[in-house]
Amino acid sequence: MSDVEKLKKDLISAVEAARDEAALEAVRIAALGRKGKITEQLKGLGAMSAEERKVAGPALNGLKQAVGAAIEARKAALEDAALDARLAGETVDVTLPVRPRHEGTIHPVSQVLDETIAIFADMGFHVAEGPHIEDDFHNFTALNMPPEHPARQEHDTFYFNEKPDGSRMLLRTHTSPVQIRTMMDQRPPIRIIAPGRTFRCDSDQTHTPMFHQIEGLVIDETTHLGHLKWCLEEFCKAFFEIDNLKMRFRASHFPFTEPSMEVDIGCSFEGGAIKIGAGDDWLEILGSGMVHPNVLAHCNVDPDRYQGFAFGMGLDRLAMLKYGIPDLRAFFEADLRWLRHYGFRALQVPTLGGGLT
Ligand code: 2U9
Repeated sequence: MSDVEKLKKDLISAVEAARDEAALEAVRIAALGRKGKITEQLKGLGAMSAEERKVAGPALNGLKQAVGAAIEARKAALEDAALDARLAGETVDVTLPVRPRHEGTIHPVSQVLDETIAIFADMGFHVAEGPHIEDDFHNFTALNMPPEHPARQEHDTFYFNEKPDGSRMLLRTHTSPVQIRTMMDQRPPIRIIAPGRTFRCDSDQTHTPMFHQIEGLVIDETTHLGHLKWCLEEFCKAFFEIDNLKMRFRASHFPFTEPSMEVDIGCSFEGGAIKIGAGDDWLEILGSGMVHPNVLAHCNVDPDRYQGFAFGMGLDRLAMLKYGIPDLRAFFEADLRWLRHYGFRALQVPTLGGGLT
């Protein structure tokens, strides 16, 4: 066997033995690189006589082509094998059963919101929404709280920087501006609930700077206190799933309603735990009243023709009471262990017919 044939045999064996693309590249450099064996031989052609070159030239070029072709073929084979291996690792067996462990859960506030909407929707209420960033008029003045009204101080408002005209935008302290906007945009009859985020500069075991409220508003020509009482009794019985729930309407005062009432439900506080619907104690659950004529007038609703009621309650507190969750702050810490414990299964949407929980 000539030297050229022996080199060809060795190099092609080395090409075939390369297990991956890096090993193949090493063989290519050793054969065809600047200092490779074939390159060195080709460089030697210059020193040969014309006769010798006539024989050695074609033989070396044939060697170069044969080894080059072997490297290309091996490269393609290795790439195909790598792709096959990757695809095999990515296959999904769609016939496998669904894993029973559920990763995501519905937050208790979302659950209670869905339950509350289901109850009020059944009574004919629509859901209304509005901006979190409000102006002074919609958050305070229209609600019968003019500048300097003492009730403004209780709201611990987050204000934005002053605008050139001296006014300041704010984070809404209640969802009431939604009802103001609805009354200014629509004509009665109005029957809405306004759920959403609200903000007050307050933080301790029972207060967070962001919390959730749901408020309701009914305006027409004949709605009276009796309707308010029936509506809130029906809501509490349905929400707590207790038909003979004891309730008490206690006189109170809010700037935006007259008369105003706070609503308590019967409960017991035994052994540090609250039990709703049993015992002789009372638990405050919401505030309500007949919409103040000044509020109607601010929204261009004629108070001599129209009247109605409004109510408000804290969704987070409702969730704590119904589902026995002790600490409000944990609601907004996004702790997955807490969410797995207190969260609800997705796709179990509460309805009055199908059950709330
Ligand atoms: C308009 C007119 C009247 C909404 C009302 C309450 C009473 C009330 C509190 C309950 C717990 C807020 O989250 S809480 O701290 N709310 O007591 N809210 S009446 O009255 C309105 C709202 C809008 C136009």
